[in-house]
Amino acid sequence: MSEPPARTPHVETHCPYCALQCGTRLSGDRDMGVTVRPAEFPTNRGRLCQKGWTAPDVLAAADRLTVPLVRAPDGNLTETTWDRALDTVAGRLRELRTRYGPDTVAAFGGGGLTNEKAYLLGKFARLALGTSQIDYNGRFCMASAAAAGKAAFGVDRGLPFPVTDLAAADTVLLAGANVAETMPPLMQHLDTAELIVIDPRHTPTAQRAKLHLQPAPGTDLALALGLLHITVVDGLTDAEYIRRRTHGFASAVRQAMAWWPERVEAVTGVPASTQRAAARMLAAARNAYILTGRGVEQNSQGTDTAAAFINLALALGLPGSGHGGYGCLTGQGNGQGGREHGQKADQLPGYRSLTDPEARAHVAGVWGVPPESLPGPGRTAYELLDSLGRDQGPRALLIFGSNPVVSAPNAAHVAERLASLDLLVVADFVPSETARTADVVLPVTQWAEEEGTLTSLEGRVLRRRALLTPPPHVRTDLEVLHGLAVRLGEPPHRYPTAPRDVFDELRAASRGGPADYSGINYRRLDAGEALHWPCPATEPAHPGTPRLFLERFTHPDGRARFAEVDHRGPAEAVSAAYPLHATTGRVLAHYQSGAQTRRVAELHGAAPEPLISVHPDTAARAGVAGRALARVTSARGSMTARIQLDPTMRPDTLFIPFHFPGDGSANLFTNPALDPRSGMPEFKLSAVRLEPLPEATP
Ligand SMILES: Nc1nc2c(c(=O)[nH]1)N[C@H]1C(S)=C(S)[C@@H](COP(=O)(O)OP(=O)(O)OC[C@H]3O[C@@H](n4cnc5c(=O)[nH]c(N)nc54)[C@H](O)[C@@H]3O)O[C@H]1N2
Ligand SMILES: Nc1nc2c(c(=O)[nH]1)N[C@H]1C(S)=C(S)[C@@H](COP(=O)(O)OP(=O)(O)OC[C@H]3O[C@@H](n4cnc5c(=O)[nH]c(N)nc54)[C@H](O)[C@@H]3O)O[C@H]1N2
Ligand code: SF4
Ligand SMILES: [Mo]
Repeated sequence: MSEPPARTPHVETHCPYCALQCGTRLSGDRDMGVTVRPAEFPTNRGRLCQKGWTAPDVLAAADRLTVPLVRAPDGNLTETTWDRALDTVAGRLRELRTRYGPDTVAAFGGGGLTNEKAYLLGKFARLALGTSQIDYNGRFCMASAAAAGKAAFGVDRGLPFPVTDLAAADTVLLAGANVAETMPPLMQHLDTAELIVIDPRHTPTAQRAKLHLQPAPGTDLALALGLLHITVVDGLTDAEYIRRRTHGFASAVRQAMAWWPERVEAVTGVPASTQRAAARMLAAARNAYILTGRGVEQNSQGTDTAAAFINLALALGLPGSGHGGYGCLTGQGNGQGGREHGQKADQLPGYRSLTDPEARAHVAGVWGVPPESLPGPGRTAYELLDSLGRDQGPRALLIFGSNPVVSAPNAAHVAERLASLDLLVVADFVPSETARTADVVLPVTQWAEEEGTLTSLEGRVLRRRALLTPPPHVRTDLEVLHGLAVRLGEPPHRYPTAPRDVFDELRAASRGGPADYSGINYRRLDAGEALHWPCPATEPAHPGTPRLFLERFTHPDGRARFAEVDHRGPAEAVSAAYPLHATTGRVLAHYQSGAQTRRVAELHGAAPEPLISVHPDTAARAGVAGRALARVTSARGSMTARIQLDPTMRPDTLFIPFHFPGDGSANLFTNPALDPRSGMPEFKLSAVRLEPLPEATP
């Protein structure tokens, strides 16, 4: 259907995994094998992490999906043709919609989808399905920082400056980010900076730090308020910047005044002297950055926590100053673009709001439909998953680019909700844990077999290029959406299958919005231009915006807003039954739910199973030995894994990676308590108990 990608012996493209989007050069073919080399690209400058080096292995995964599957009456997934698979899906979607209304069908997207896929999925949901029920896994990722950034600056672009600007920093505060394992090539940009790391664990990143603040999980908001307190009391603020470029300083300070260092120490465990040292290091720097990661954001007060770190950055006069700033380290490959083009529950392309009449009129105009035909906002990711199969909830779900059976909080409950659906459709290239439970599985292309664009953590739009032609019966996500839309009665031209055509439509839809892509096109990208949004269509051609906020913030009056926030504490406190904190996160060798990296022999060898990191004293008290199997139990459920003794852990805290399925899944215990402002679950804190497990029973 779409033009087949030209077969070339090598292409310049980008790693399929994280938002650093390391530049790579791919060569080879399916028979000889595909080889990857790092490119001299600004974010990675000739380096890759272990996942990037081994990414081509997934192209040849032994259990790669190559034929559509439908669940047969005997309960097994059996091979079928594309026509039968798509006819089945469209037929059942039509039936459900007619009987129960359009909101009974839902879609779930991902931050790994290209801009073109994210855009077309949002359009497909609103027009072909006519549903309000669409959201995506980015809700589990940086949604808190996005909400805080938008409120403070008027627009949310994770890093409002290029990654390479970090090389000029004297001091960088990394709050809840373990960059040495999650974006290793980024560390080279921090080589000359002194690092302050806030993390309950002594991570490889913390090992590089001049100052490591090791708070109890879920207490970062108190810590950030305390750092602002010290900054104000010690006269370290930039009064001129605050007066000229911001609003609301006085109310922010009023909240912070209640958080004197000794009170913060009592709540967080970070000594008052260390807090003072951190504030002084930041204030003394000529060029300082404050960067937040999932450690502070994946929390039921995640938006307020990100806002408190932004308050600190504003008080120090950093954002938009040209000598420092604030940024959120976006995680997924297209985590930035994935939140701009309309797969979010409340959003239209160009980072527009679904409730803004002007935005609705503009996008409806591009789509050729009346504005009133566009549905309103739907449920956020966890609320959507939780509502499946219930009264008023969707009865059918289409998933593109997520594996929620492993990655959603309270995952056993989510699996139950998925099982209660009348129809679950999963498009994937490997049989993920979620795909295995589906009624219909649609085999799609992988990164090295398709064209498209992604937007990296610094807001730069990049080209993904195909080295290989797809396997014979594999289709692109765009072709799948086209095939379904047509069967649902939509005009074929409304769902182009050539990525370039979708991008041209996306440009028009984004025109005039906060994330304006209208001046970007494949020709400019292929000519090697470095284009950061906003990049409006202008004459002469707009150069893009690598640095935002230098003149003004995006609010109508040009000023940034301090936020009024206070520490409420986590959703769940420890108790006699659940005396320990458990937090979750990543290890170097695996990516996300592990659907891709657990299929790579080298990565499996490096990290074959989940491990429970625990202080030796805590392990001894619980009666568990090093390398022994143990059980971690919260009010939601239990997981089991081997113990890894780590004397640098806080004695009150366990750490468990979430990359593994089955009994070893961290999300069996995680708390779906949601941040009221962003819908972010409390992945980073559960009250749990640790118990020994006899070797025979796992
Ligand atoms: N190897 C690898 N790299 C990845 C990914 C991956 O799955 N694997 N995923 C990509 C994606 S989508 C993302 S979002 C990024 C995430 O990148 P990061 O944010 O760096 O990753 P995490 O490991 O989730 O969390 C970072 C740190 O937060 C700490 N932490 C836990 N609880 C708290 C807390 O309460 N307060 C504070 N201050 N810290 C806490 C953890 O100990 C952990 O070291 O990584 C991207 N890169
Ligand atoms: N406990 C705990 N849970 C967490 C987190 C945590 O820190 N702790 N972090 C959260 C975060 S930050 C994130 S981002 C989520 C991520 O978690 P998931 O949403 O599960 O992300 P992935 O594992 O990347 O799943 C992507 C799936 O889609 C497939 N896929 C990849 N690219 C494409 C594509 O282009 N098209 C299609 N159709 N399929 C594709 C992959 O094979 C894989 O099966 O996990 C969240 N869950
Ligand atoms: S840091 Fe991210 S983009 Fe770079 S090679 Fe590793 S996973 Fe790929
Ligand atoms: Mo993420």
